[in-house]
Amino acid sequence: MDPQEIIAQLRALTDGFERQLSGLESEQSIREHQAAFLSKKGSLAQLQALLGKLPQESRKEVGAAFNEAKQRIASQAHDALTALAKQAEAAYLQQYTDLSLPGRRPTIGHMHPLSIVLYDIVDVFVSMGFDVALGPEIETDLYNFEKLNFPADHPARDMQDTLFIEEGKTLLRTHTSPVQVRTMLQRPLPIQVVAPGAVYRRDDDPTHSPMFFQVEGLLVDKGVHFGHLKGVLDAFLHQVFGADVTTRFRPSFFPFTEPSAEADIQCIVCRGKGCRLCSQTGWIEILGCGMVDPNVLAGVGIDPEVYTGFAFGLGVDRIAMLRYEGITSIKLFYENDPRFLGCFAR
Ligand code: FA5
Repeated sequence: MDPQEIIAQLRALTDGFERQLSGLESEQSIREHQAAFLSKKGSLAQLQALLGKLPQESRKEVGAAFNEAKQRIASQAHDALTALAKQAEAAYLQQYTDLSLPGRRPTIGHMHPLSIVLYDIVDVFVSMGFDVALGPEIETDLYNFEKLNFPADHPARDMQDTLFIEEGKTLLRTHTSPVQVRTMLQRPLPIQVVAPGAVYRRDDDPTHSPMFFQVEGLLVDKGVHFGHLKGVLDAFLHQVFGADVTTRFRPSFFPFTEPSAEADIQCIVCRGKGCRLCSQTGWIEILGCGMVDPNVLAGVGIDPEVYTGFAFGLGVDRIAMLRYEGITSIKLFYENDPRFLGCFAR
């Protein structure tokens, strides 16, 4: 047989395959059509049987023509099957997709309510000229207690109240006041800082958490007196709780301030009449404060005859519970339930 005749027949076969393929509409019929041409007993194989009868010199050319024909048929069948699958998918989407439905919004993260309140508090003090200072959460007994004038037998030094890492040496800071000491040792005078951060105590009930947040304040300069302390804290309390809130300062005691006080606001729920929130007292304690004790100043090398200062410390969680009324347990802030935290997105 003439090799050119075989090549012409091959071409006629592949053209025929292509023509018939365009009329097929199911996966099965396409696969059967492909098999009719390419399987062991298919049209191509029958023609290929003639290859052995050809003279040696023309086998290469005809063999290459067979390979090309097989590839063409396989790729056309593949393209037809792909097109069919796409058609089926489009029909499915058209049937089951309702483009008029509202889209699903992606969940976007937001600040934790305690962070919101903490940033707001710090912002008020920054607007009054305070700088931000930070200190470590793992503290030494020296800065947490000793340099703050705590007597050796003070109850806060007890294992019952403090989470020690190495008793008498390192601990999880129980308040942000050690940042006062660190700042006075590190920064030049005058000093005017607020120190926000986490603190730790052996405390656990609906209004007390083992870890909570405080913001410390410290101002040291020549001529600082209690009137400055009252003015700054009064302005702060009015900024946070509203211009019409009534404030009061009550004598108190802290080892590192003298005189010491606690600042209260009149109860925001009962307006002083007495209710459950204020334990029937009409007042809510917000922070501790006082004039830096001369012993503390002298302990960090500041002459208390020349410089005086005031300090204060407030609980962020307490303020957050007051600001977002209806939070009955401090634990809600730490459980990280997205349904609770989602209420504070802004
Ligand atoms: C102190 O920690 C002093 N360092 C504050 C201070 C600083 C006084 C500078 C004078 C000068 P106190 O132990 O009262 O003070 O704690 C301050 C605030 O922390 C409290 O008013 C309360 O709001 C909050 N607080 C105390 N314990 C807890 C707790 N376990 N969970 C949540 N908040 C707490």
